Amino acid sequence: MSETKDSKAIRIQPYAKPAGGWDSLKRSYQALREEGIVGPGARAMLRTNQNDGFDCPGCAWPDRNPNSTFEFCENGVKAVAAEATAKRADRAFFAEHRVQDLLAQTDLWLEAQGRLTEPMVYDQASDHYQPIGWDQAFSLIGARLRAAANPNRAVFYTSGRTSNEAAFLYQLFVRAYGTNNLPDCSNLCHEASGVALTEQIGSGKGSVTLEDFEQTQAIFVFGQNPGTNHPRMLGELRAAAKRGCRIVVVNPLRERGLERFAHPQHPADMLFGTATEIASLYLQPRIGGDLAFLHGVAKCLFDWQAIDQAFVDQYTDGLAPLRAQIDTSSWADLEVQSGLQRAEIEAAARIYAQSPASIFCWGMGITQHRRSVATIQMLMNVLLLKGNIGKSGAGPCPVRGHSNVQGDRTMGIYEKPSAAFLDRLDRAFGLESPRAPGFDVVQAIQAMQAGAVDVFFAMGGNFAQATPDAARTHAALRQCGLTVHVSTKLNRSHLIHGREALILPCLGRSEFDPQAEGRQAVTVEDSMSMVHLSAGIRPAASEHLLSEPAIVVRLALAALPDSQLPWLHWLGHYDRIRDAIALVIPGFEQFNERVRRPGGFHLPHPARERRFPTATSKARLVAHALWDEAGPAATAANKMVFQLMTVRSHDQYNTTVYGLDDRYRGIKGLRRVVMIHPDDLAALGFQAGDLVDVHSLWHDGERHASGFTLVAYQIPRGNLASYFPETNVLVPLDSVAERAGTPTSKSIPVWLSASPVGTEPS
Ligand SMILES: Nc1nc2c(c(=O)[nH]1)N[C@H]1C(S)=C(S)[C@@H](COP(=O)(O)OP(=O)(O)OC[C@H]3O[C@@H](n4cnc5c(=O)[nH]c(N)nc54)[C@H](O)[C@@H]3O)O[C@H]1N2
Ligand SMILES: Nc1nc2c(c(=O)[nH]1)N[C@H]1C(S)=C(S)[C@@H](COP(=O)(O)OP(=O)(O)OC[C@H]3O[C@@H](n4cnc5c(=O)[nH]c(N)nc54)[C@H](O)[C@@H]3O)O[C@H]1N2
Ligand SMILES: [Mo]
Repeated sequence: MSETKDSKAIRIQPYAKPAGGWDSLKRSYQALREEGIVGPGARAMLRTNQNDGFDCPGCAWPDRNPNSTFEFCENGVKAVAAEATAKRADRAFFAEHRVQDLLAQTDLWLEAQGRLTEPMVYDQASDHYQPIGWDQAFSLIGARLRAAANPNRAVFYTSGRTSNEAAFLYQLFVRAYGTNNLPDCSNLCHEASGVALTEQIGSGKGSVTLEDFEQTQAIFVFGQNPGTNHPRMLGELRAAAKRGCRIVVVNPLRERGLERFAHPQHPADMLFGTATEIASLYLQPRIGGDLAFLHGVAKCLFDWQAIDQAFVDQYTDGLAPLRAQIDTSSWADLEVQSGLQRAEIEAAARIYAQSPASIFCWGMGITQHRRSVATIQMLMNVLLLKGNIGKSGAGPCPVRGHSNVQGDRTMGIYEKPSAAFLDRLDRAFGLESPRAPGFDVVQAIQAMQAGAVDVFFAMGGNFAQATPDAARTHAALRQCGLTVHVSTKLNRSHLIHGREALILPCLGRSEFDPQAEGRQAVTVEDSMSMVHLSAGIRPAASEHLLSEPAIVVRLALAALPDSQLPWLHWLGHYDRIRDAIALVIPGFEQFNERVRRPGGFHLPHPARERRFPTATSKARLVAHALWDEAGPAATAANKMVFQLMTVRSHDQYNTTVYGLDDRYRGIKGLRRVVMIHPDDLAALGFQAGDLVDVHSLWHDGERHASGFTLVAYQIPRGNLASYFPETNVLVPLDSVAERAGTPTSKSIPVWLSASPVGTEPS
């Protein structure tokens, strides 16, 4: 597919202004206009993240003040506008376009066709999707699920927007059906955080709350771009910086939102053009250099005798091996492997050593590497060495992506559930849950490749575009018997389908959800473990849409006609689903009552009381060797090999592309770009603006993506940045984080060649 390119619209020019400000407001209104939203849509914005409104589908950053004024941000507006759009991809649309023709369109174009309006089934003879009734759709799925030779031949994916209620029923159905094949977007996202933290502190979640942001004296932001992906977090960083809290940024790229910010909701910032400097120290390690950087910080703490010995003695184990490991690393190695000078690491360590309470935040720049688990454990080691957990203003803060991705895991969307969880489920519902682990995302693709998947069912998301190794993954999806997508908008996953295929359109979070006993609300859990209600406030995009819980219930009735579970009773009023959740999941006692209190309730986190339910009942310091350069990736003779990171632009929500601009990075009008250091440009004999092909290196051969424009950028030498999903074709399927299985989307070894003149981007 080629990107519509209007050369006049393309402009590469550094962005001189702070993040936020008037440009942010302008872009918000533009997004509304583009989606044909005027009065009611604009009012919908005012109700997001409020007590009686719906939870913003944008990101998982918590709400500051659920009772007061609206909390909106530019990218939240884009996410809501995308859902509230006046456009429709209805039966006339599908009658007009063959699937083959839709495949030639860009992701931006596909999503821009608007909301799906009724269930559709693929017709091979005409290569069109055609309308199908809900009853027929569910009987088809039920028949195929019942016909599968073994329940493990079905795979049930979840994206992180699914509510707690839908997620709970969904995993219950999947286990009653007989499999743990519940891959989810966490497998592509924060999986490494869960693996690392569970082993170390006995919970895979972050321990801090927004109140801790008010108390902390130092915030470290690793591998995260909140100006684009969690804009409301900039409000916290701004307030912290204003009261003198030190903010240290560790990121190979200079991200504008972490440098300077003008708050679109603060009159002074808007009227007088004032902006707040966010970072007190901005370090640019090389990609994957964080592990060595953290080693360096730990080394300083030991050398300066700056550890909290009392805390370490009382609450942790593993100090001696950690210390031994740190002692073996030389500053020369640390400098090479981090890409930072010793003085830079020491400057960061000094801020950390002097701060009485510190928070470490991190995002995809940390989790999507081969050594992600080791890096996060080093990060946690550094926090533990100074007792930065279980006290005010301190702790780990993995910043989650999708607005309910954390809640979905809490509800049991997990391919490796604990025995304790399954025991509770079995006791409550008289099941015999399968005990063998299921497939994560990468394993599910491998099973598809092997022809071992009869039914692939996706609760939201865009599996074909979010996953690595696009060419192989697309071929694998075509090996499935039946593919089913529960979706709000058209996306490429609908077009890269199994032998049979269904699209099931569902209600969005902003819409009314009427059931037998009245209008229903759902609940979500944010990145800081606050659980709260979310109720739609707008009429449905089409009268034919079903809610996600309704789809799960119909699925269960179709696939398990003999099930004794009260599916329809649950569906009649979601309070009953919440009562069922309260039976099984610790922390949800009196769920219905507590979630109706203003702001909801906070799930207990044992580490907040300095309890660590680990194998040894202590917080665990874990030693990790430094980065081992000789990974399985090949080197290419006579070629400069770069590490490529694949990131989000300012105008996208994961695979949903809203536009071709990345405002803060100064890139306008195109997405097929590669950001590169000017000296590397010169070393390769290229100039900014040249068109290149990108080739990734892996043991099983090279992968190629063509037609990328080079952009000179402040990025370390040897490193490149580009956008996903265009570059997913370069991420090898079996290049994953150790022990977490997350694709290494932020460290792909690649080389560049001149793009043959005249070649259209593919
Ligand atoms: N508007 C908007 N909001 C979103 C999303 C969206 O697409 N659009 N996506 C949502 C989701 S699902 C998620 S998970 C989050 C993602 O939010 P982020 O974690 O901010 O995701 P990325 O855009 O992938 O940015 C990763 C950052 O890591 C840096 N980085 C890359 N490699 C390294 C490294 O080796 N070390 C360090 N220290 N830094 C590195 C990059 O320069 C970049 O700044 O946002 C959520 N919110
Ligand atoms: N190369 C590379 N790949 C990546 C990443 C990266 O940084 N680099 N990041 C990874 C990360 S962090 C994540 S989380 C994944 C995201 O992977 P996914 O969660 O699978 O993808 P999304 O793009 O968020 O899904 C978008 C689709 O969700 C549907 N949708 C929207 N709202 C709803 C709803 O309310 N209900 C339902 N049922 N459907 C809805 C729409 O049809 C839309 O097309 O991508 C991963 N892939
Ligand atoms: Mo994510």
